Amino acid sequence: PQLYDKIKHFARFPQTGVSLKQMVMFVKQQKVRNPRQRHFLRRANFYTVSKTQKKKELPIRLAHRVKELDELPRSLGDMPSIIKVKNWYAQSFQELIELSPPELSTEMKSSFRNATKSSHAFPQSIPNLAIPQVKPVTNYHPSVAIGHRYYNNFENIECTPPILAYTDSFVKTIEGVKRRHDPVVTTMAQGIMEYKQHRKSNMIDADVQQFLDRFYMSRIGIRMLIGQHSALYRGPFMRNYVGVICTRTNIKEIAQDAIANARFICEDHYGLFRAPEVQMFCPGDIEFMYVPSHLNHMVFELLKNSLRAVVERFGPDYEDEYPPIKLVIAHGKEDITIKISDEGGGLPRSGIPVVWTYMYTTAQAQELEPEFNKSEFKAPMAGFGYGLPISRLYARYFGGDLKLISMEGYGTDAYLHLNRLSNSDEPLIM
Ligand code: W6P
Repeated sequence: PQLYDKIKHFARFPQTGVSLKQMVMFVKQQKVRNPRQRHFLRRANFYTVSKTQKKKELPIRLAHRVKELDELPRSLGDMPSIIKVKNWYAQSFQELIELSPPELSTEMKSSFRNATKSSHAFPQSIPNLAIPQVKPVTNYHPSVAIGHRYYNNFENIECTPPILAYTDSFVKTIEGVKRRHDPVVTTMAQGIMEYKQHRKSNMIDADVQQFLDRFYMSRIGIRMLIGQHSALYRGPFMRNYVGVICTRTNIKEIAQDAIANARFICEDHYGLFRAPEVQMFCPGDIEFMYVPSHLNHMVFELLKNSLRAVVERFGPDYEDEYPPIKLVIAHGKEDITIKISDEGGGLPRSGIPVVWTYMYTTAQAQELEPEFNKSEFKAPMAGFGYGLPISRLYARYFGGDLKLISMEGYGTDAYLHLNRLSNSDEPLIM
């Protein structure tokens, strides 16, 4: 009751998107050579709060999700699994708003302010500390900025027990939230199955589709923010990494990795000696800013689908005759595109939209099985589960897209477009 009032209150604030570029900008701006200094600055930036955006982003986003789950038509919203998911969001929301920032004395506050302005406030133990003017981050994600706008990770400030306790418990809390929400996709899928079983439907599938696209997109964003905060807080601080973002993601290496994994899974699943070959065509080493885990996830998913199509078209007894899958990487000014072409017989044109839906999937039950019955884990080879629609959301999250073009009777081309500039805003409303 009281909690739901708070949720309603937070849900009235608009969600604020942040681009990949924004997420790394403030680290890149400063050319700091001393690694120790860089380390401090990175963290300092991270704790900076925009002056204009004082509301906290994570609770706002969670509140929006609770509200939306609550406003679903009863036929869907009353399903036990959907209610379970809604309760997770409500609980996470509560945990976040119950974290109160430490009391700061006036001296503490002013000492923090001075610390950002002059080098005098910094301990001599940090060598050659020429403090650049660290500007408050505008447009940066406010949830990341934990309620006060002081640079609190410099040595003299970091050691203040109440601050440390607070930043620590904040990180622990959001990490707990992330873990709690791990099973959201499978639980929502279960909810959809429950809905399909006893639907007295007043909801059309297109609405369910739209709702889930928005819901999962929001989930990607929330998890990105949490992952980013956690990685920046805990380290390790790796070369070319800002949190989970790699500023020099090597697409060729990631593709090679995904190829090896997908082929292994395919061999395991079909009991093959050799999965179909995957030939890669990549002009040199392309490096760009991206989240390697997202990229890996998408390429792996597409490859699994292609491998499956090829093996199922030719059968497991024709291992030596499988036509190879071709993976072409192209880079232009705007986009980096990965095309994955298989000769797996393709799909009828009418079947393409179905690939993107959460409602029609046939493989769903099998795919969910491993989650429920971990002892009998079978590699998740079977498509079309949620793999493709969710991969498309990952692509769109940073301004890219995923498209399929199929020649029925021959094969399928998947185009994964990735935005090179990455300055598109986080899509929160689709
Ligand atoms: C197919 C179906 C499909 C979906 C996604 C990617 C590749 C392929 N190949 O036959």
